[in-house]
Amino acid sequence: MPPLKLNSKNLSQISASATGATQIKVPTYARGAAVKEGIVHVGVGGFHRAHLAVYVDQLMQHHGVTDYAICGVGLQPFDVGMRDALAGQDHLYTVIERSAQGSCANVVGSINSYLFAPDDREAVVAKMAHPDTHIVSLTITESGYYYNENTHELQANHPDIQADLHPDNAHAPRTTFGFLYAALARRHQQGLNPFTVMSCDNMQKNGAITRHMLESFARLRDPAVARWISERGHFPNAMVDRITPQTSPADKAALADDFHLLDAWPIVTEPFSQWVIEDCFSDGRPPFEKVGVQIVKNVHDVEQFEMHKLRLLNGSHSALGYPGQLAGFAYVHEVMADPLFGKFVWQMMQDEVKPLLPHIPGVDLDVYCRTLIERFSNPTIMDQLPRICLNASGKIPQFIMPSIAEAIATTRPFRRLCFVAAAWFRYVNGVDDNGNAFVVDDPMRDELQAKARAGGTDPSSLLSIKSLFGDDLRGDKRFLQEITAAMEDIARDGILKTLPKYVD
Ligand code: CS2
Repeated sequence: MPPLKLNSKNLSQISASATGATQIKVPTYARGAAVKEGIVHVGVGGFHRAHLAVYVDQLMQHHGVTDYAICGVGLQPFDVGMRDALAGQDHLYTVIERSAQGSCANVVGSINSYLFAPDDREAVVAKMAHPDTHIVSLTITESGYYYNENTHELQANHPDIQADLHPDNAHAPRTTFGFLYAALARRHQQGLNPFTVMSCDNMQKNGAITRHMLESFARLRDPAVARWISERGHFPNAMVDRITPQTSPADKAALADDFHLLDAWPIVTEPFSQWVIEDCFSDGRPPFEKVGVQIVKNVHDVEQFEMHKLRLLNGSHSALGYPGQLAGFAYVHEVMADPLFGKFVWQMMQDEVKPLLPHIPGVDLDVYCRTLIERFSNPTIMDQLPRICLNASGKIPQFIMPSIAEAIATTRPFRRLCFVAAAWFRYVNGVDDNGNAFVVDDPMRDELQAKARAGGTDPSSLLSIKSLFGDDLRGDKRFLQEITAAMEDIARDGILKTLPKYVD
């Protein structure tokens, strides 16, 4: 049977033609003009389509929710690919869940429309300002927040922010904050509630940072609007989790072969999904708790979940990513299959990261760590190391350095964490242990590479980047000794010969 093209017209045929193991669930709820778009989402990438959009899909499919469909927004020129892929299939797409137990495919219909900002910036402002919009959600990556890790302030002098602060550009913003401000200023003028700004990015205190950055931006535009946002706006903190690799051509081909479905941009992900969010919304919210979202009253509780996840899951990903790529591996599960690496990650979690984490009632950290090992070992999702290594300057300072700083302060071990930081410092040179060059994809790449070259195996040059490392660690003798030793060993012997020194 030839594969069917994914679109609204073919939905019933798609579900009817699937059989047995190749069953496909499709949305049977109303879409298009029959629903209201209560959520505007900026940054429709793989993660959004495997996470928030799936929770909303479940709400629409099983709980009759009709006023929180999603309008996707792309701000970047590269988002044109998503615009076209979705437009060609009525904004439907397939989520393929894969594990050792098999795979299943679900068509998701919660993204109801899509606006590509470079086509029409005013249309995006108008959409966010529309009374039907209750939530503007974000997956814009760490760099989209213009947040200085060292001062904890907005990078107000960044050329993008400066451009959006210029009065001539008031109606044609470029950054997320430019759009949020323009839309909120309009809602303020029209006497509407501010929408909730819901960050779904993988950052500690993502809601608080979003609030602080937006208020700082707004103060530079109009103090009255800034005050209104500060008094009336809500920015829930959240922990988000679902491992979502980049879609490969092989994934599309497998969908066509196994499920007889042609989708321009399906998503492959794992069965696991988690979302813990603080219950603070300024203009209403859908009943997320009905589809398994953990709604938490106390911001402190969310912060603890965030800390567990960022330091155990993402920290371990970094521990597999930078050393793994230097050693010549391509995928996370391949690194995990190396017995030494598997042990290294487990011991880093157990001995160096876990003891620093707060206890959350009902959460067994050993079970959490074992589940992580299983998730990282999933051979079917083909999670790419370059994805893990992407934008390290926004990740290592959150995933690894805080554990090192706390271990030092409490005189606990931190050698393995130092090995990971040292591997990153080596990684920024862009050449692996076999002499093969790879692309270092990081907004700070040029600065990092210049410092790495100037420093050689001396970490001080890289550690002098205050926006990433601050002052505390740079002056700590034990830290400097550990990281220098790891850098020297890696430079001389390579990762695979150095690693045994870090495994008991
Ligand atoms: C990864 C994350 O990019 C990374 O560093 O660790 O994308 C990870 O897959 C997600 O946070 C899982 O929720």
